[in-house]
Amino acid sequence: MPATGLHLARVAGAIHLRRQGTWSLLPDDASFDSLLRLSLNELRGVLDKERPAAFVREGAVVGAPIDSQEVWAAGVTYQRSLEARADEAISSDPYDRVYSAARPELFFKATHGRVRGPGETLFIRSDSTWDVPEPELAVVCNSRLEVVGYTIGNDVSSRSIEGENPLYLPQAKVFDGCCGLGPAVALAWEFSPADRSIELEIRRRGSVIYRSATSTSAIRRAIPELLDYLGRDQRFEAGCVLLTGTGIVPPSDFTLEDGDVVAIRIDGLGLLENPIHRHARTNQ
Ligand code: DO4
Ligand code: MG
Repeated sequence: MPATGLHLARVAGAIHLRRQGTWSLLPDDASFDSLLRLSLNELRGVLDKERPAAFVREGAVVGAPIDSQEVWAAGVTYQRSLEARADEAISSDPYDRVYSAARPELFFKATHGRVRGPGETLFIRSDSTWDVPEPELAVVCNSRLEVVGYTIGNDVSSRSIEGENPLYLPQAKVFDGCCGLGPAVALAWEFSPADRSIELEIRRRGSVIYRSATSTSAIRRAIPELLDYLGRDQRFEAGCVLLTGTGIVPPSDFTLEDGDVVAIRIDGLGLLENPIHRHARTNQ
């Protein structure tokens, strides 16, 4: 959890606010659903109220900052993502086109039941041979698609399935435990997403086997532009979460394995760390 700033988090099952290191507890009926149904101004009004400090014990469980929100994702928003798709795909043409087109690539990523919080197990598919984490800045929006805040997202993906045919994208992207989110939402009026470092570290049997970093300054799309397309002809009654694309893709000879640990840090948003487990076939 970041030491400074203004963050909303689910701690020990209840929604807490952390202001410059001091925790307070929101009323019992507060949820991400109820808070994201408010306008940005209404939310600020609620969160600005004076509250007594709350004790949060060391090691308290921090859950994913999400209730009923859908998670959507943008793709090919960084040059590195474009290069990686060109490497894996049967044709790089759709990726080249979408990188420079006016309309961004946006896809449905997860229902809240497919999302995992800090420390929870994320999954790779049983029918995939080439899997990667995708460390991404996640934008949390309210029902009016106003940006309420930012958190860390992990768009776990199958490169073998997407690489075989881009029409398989939903299968490469959506499955149980396909998306990590958390630890906390940095509130938009106190946090700027510009020029934030994004760091990825992957550990296997206790050793670091891959480490890389990028910056949000390398993104090719503006967040309002992505939200403009996301909000066309659809409503999000309790808001939504949008992952903004990856700027880090490990080299082509790398694949995640069962037992790996993926750690993502974004400057000002903290650390999202999850163990990885390979699914056993569940439909047989
Ligand atoms: O086009 C496929 C997915 C791209 C993606 O998830 C990303 O760039 O982060
Ligand atoms: Mg992605």
